[in-house]
Amino acid sequence: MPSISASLSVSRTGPFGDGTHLYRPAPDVVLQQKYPFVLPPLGYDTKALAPALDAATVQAHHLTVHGGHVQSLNTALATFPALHEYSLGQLLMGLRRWPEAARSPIRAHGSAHANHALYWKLLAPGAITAALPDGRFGNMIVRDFESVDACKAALRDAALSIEGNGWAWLVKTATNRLAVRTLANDDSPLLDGELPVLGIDVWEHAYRRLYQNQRARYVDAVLARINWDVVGAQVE
Ligand code: MN3
Repeated sequence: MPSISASLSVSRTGPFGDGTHLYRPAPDVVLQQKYPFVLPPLGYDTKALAPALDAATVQAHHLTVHGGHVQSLNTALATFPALHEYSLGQLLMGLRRWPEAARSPIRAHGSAHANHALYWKLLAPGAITAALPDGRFGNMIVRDFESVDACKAALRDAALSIEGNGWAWLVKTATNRLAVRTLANDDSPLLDGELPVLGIDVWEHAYRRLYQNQRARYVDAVLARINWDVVGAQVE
């Protein structure tokens, strides 16, 4: 098993850095958190995503599900002080370098913490502005999907194809392309060395209260609610 100090090489092999950084530091500050991890506030009222998502769903998903993962991650890593100097992004990107007993909780709860933090940030509270990607991100969308609508359709198809619990993802690959992925459970794209750009949680806790088994209605509502400025900022 590689020593913890060997993990320093992670920062030189990550696909997103300039040789000294694992990933671009802004804007996803949660990826920079170190132990003990904290649940970020939503930044908006639990009612602010209605009617796409109801307040009870948002509150339970944020405080109970997301908060539970933060707590479980802290509990699991309490006995690994050597890992406390690493950020969440580093812990996920370097999973195979950590002590075996730490990998499973990092993979499950660390991924879930990163995923949900991005999910809450991507959703636009209040009135929906029709802002669509422009600038560099818009150019990447056109290059890799031809249009925003095609990108959204690919994400929709991916979200509906998932059997059981998982997420549909727009990622930036190690070769700097945008691509759609489906990942089971709460696995972060960072585990595969890809940067999370947009994630749609299709666990039933994300939508069942409001949509029952109609996942497509939930996915459409979420896609209509996406703040594309925040999405684009992930790749800048
Ligand atoms: Mn969830």
